[in-house]
Amino acid sequence: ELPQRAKCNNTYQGSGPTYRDKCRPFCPAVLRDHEMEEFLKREYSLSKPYQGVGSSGSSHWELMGDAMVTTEQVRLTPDMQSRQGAVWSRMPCHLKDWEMQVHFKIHGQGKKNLNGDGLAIWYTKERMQKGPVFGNMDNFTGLGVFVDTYPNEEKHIEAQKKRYTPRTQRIFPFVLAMVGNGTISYDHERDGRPTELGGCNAMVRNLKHDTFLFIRYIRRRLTVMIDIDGQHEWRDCLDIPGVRLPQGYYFGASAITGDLSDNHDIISLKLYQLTVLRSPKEEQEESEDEITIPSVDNMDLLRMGDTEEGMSGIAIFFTVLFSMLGCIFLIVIGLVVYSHWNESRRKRFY
Ligand SMILES: *[C@@H]1O[C@H](CO)[C@@H](O)[C@H](O)[C@H]1NC(C)=O
Ligand SMILES: *[C@@H]1O[C@H](CO)[C@@H](O)[C@H](O)[C@H]1NC(C)=O
Ligand SMILES: [Ca+2]
Repeated sequence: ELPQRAKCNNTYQGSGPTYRDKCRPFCPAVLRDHEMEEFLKREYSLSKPYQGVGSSGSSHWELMGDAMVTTEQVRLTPDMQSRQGAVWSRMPCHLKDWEMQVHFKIHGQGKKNLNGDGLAIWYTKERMQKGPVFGNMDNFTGLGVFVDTYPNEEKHIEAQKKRYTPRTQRIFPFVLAMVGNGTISYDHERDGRPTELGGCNAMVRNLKHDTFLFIRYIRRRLTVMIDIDGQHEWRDCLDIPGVRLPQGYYFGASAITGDLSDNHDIISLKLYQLTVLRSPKEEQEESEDEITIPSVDNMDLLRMGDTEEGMSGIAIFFTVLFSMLGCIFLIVIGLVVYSHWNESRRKRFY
């Protein structure tokens, strides 16, 4: 059963502070008393019984690679080595503000960290391309949200230790978002860190309860939340303003396995159109400032956060170094003072 989309009105029946907090961001934008079904855009959604998917050209969705449809799910990859599969919407989406709820499941025989590689949700210019980025092409144009289940970088533990403090080391699976403009490549060996917008860890594997990912794009603000604890509550993952995504891109989902594998299943993709009230001034500004290439405002600032974390490692190093030098200095002073004292004492006695 899907968690309800948080609403911002008095008729909301949920309970608990988390749900109410999650309601707050909706307030300025999504108003009134709509049922969520009214927002659901069936042409951009994929759900049971997946009628015609993978067999009929009239379906809104197309399968690729090793992806397979069963009655229960769209299996992007089975739990076998070296597979990749995807499902792509046939129609470009021209909605300005939207929200996607992804009901997914990642499970397999492998023990912890002996599984891989993960799945991705896409909103991109390109579609139906094979490649190394979770089964999609590199240098894609648009948004990718990845559920990365294998820590590639930790293989090089030494490199990891050099680069990151314990605080910045990651626990996998890790959810990460990236915006590509056609020339930026995803660094698989570093789990996409150089190009990430942000992310969060998410223990999503081999769970008995349902797991969900939520991607909202509203007024050029990208928000990702997860619901993976079986509590029907959205947990914040990332929230970034100034994300510029053109309209008319395609939604998709893909996954890949390598030496390590997992079943990567999509149970549903539900796309909701959001009704956002804009002032005529805002409308005009946005139409004058039309987006043609995806980009993120202040990407440098986001990156700087990354180097600051690197700096704190250096800071810790120097702190330790100087404390040690300080200790040695004090010991030397102590020895000098002690020997002087000893000498003067000897002088007094003899
Ligand atoms: C894509 O982004 C990179 C890095 O931000 C930038 O150097 C490059 O000029 C951008 N390419 C286009 C086509 O905008
Ligand atoms: C992706 O872009 C990078 C840098 O622009 C380039 O070196 C690389 O060959 C491209 N990869 C593909 C698969 O197009
Ligand atoms: Ca990885």
